[in-house]
Amino acid sequence: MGRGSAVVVVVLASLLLMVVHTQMASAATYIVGDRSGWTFNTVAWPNGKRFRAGDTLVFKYNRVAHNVVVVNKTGYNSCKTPRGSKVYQSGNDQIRLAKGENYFICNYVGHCESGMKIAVTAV
Ligand SMILES: *[C@@H]1O[C@H](CO)[C@@H](O)[C@H](O)[C@H]1NC(C)=O
Ligand SMILES: [Cu+2]
Repeated sequence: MGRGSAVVVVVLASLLLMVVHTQMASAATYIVGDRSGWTFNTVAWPNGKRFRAGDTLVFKYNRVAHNVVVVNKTGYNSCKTPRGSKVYQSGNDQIRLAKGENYFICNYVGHCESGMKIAVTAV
């Protein structure tokens, strides 16, 4: 292999590393509700943000007072929890976004109705 080919190989390998690195950097972590955390009136928090599949949402809350339930669109709109829904209740839950719509509510009585719900679209 001549010196020219070796240079080409090194350049290609570097480009590949850059691409891999850029894709890794695109997986972001978000604290839901920012400084307020996961609480009432969080419903508008996703507005204007651009989420990607594989990004992580961190729900921080008092686990005595709230929880996080993964629901579908019907559950989100009606504030009802479909049977068998996944419930998180650690107070510091990390949930990776799936591609498409992701819906989360708190199912303590009245909380979802008070805006403790988010709909997040991941591309
Ligand atoms: C949501 O889940 C419930 C319970 O599993 C189901 O009956 C309903 O059809 C689902 N709705 C949607 C829009 O997927
Ligand atoms: Cu709650």
